[in-house]
Amino acid sequence: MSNLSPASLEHRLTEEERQTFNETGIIYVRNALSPEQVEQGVELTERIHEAKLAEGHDPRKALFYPNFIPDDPYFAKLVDYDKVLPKVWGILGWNIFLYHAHLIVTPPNGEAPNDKTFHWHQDSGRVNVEMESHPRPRLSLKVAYFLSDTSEPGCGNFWVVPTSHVRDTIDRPENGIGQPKGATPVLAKPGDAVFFDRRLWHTASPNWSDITRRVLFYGYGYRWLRTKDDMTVESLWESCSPIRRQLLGWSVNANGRFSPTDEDVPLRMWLKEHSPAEAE
Ligand SMILES: O=C(O)CCC(=O)C(=O)O
Repeated sequence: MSNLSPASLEHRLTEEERQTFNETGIIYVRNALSPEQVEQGVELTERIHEAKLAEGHDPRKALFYPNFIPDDPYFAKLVDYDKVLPKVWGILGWNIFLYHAHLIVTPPNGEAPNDKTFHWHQDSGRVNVEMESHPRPRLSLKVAYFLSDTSEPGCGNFWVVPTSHVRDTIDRPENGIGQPKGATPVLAKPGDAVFFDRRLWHTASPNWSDITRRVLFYGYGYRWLRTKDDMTVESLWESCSPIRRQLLGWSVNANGRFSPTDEDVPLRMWLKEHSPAEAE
């Protein structure tokens, strides 16, 4: 039930990270997870993947599995992970919650590498069509925890176009071959956490290696956003700390998402005590 430790403040966003994130839309936090955490994450994602295969999921296809937080306390612990959360609030502020979480297991697809254009997108679907502003508003970010080695291209890497978060469109090759200008694979080792702005043009890619790729995605956004998957996490509220409960969507009432009282946002109360400049 305990809240964050003040020691977590050593992981606050640095000015260099802030600048990099603002300019490029992405930052890397190397070794955010210990080898033991990675091992446990691999075991859990393996178990989920196997259960889905038993239900008939195609072994060559990537498994997109949302709403995984209630599946194991390991996943809930990462919601307010002390090496990561301070950087999330450093970017978005304190009126935040986990609006979406999904894990992806990408097995080797057994095909020869090719140069087909990947499925480039910004996050949030209709938000990108229906909000009339340019550049589009940030609103949310995702933290991707890599559990497998994608430090070489071709391993089902996450791909991005750095600096594209302030662009409303990107030019995809017209013949469906090749990637947009500036596209690059994210090279991450097991345990690395990669933060990306929801507006950053990004995509999954095929896994031509012989290693199954595993990544956990945690999406944080403002409390007035709706969840983007079922997020059936209410049963966790009673047993978790006030800050984790905030991040898992608890609120005194609906208005508390727009005009929060102190009770709505224990994260802000904690910051008032431990890092007042960030509680504004
Ligand atoms: O699996 C990937 O690398 C891409 C994930 C993705 O596109 C997303 O989280 O929006």
